[in-house]
Amino acid sequence: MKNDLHPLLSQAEQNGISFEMHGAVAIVRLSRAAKRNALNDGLVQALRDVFQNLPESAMAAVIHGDGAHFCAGLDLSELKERDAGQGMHHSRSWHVALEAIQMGRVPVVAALHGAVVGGGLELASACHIRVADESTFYALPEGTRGIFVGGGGSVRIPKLIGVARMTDMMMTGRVYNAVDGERIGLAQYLVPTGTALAKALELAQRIAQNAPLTNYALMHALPRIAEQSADHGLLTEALMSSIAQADPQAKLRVKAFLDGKAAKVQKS
Ligand code: 1HE
Repeated sequence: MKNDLHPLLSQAEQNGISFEMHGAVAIVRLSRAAKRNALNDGLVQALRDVFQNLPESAMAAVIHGDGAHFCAGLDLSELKERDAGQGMHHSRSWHVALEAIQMGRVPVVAALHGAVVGGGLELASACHIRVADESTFYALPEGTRGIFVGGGGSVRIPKLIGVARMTDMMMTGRVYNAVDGERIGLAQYLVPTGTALAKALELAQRIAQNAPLTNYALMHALPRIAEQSADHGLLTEALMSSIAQADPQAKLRVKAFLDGKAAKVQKS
């Protein structure tokens, strides 16, 4: 598979990202464990390049971190070098990279463990599904470091947990453990320590089997509909659902159910 990779994907490997295909799932690993996967400029660009150039065969992706932590956020050693203008462009570079994840071609499942802090939580919140193991903890230490989120956190994190909880995390330095993180909506799945990647892969494999247009609607239409007025949202929904249902994939899948050849919904 490696030979078919876009040159930017191979280059990303030199900047602290490991990449491999597992069937139809792209597995992206932050590989800077010595620095707790802190995101320096090279790593942020590598994330952008990877998600903008996924192989055609990728239908879903998983992102996870090497070592004992998912991600320690912004590489603070680079922060001291920037003036205000450079700071703004730096923040915008994160926006581009995380937008490539959230509004890219395939759904992305984050497998979380250990520290998911600062920019690490911003990265996780750009993914579509978060699976956390019991070692996970979440924080936004920006507040105590005298800075503010800059990787899209102020847009995405309140959508998961609300403005009040994010304000508390930043103002007081509150750290949420894995159980409370799942309870408030930072993760949709909580699994035993050491099993987040396996669970994320299982979910991604299932997602990869969805009709591509359904995944597209969930990634690109749903979040926008949720921001529209009810009136506009209902029209967008009608347009999206008519496009999805007209797709041959939808017709095949509905027919399979009616012919008794597709799985029923089972009680969990
Ligand atoms: C780092 C970073 C980093 C570790 N930038 N180098 N994020 C933070 O404020 C979190 C800062 N990090 C920590 O609180 C801890 O490192 C952890 C809880 C994540 C992990 O603790 P631990 O005991 O496993 O590791 P460590 O001994 O603290 O760190 C190991 C090495 O990684 C050490 O370097 P070394 O050369 O002395 O071995 C650390 O300096 C280095 N390291 N985290 C740089 N973040 C788009 S705006 C986003 C804004 C933010 O993300 S602000 C929040 C930044």
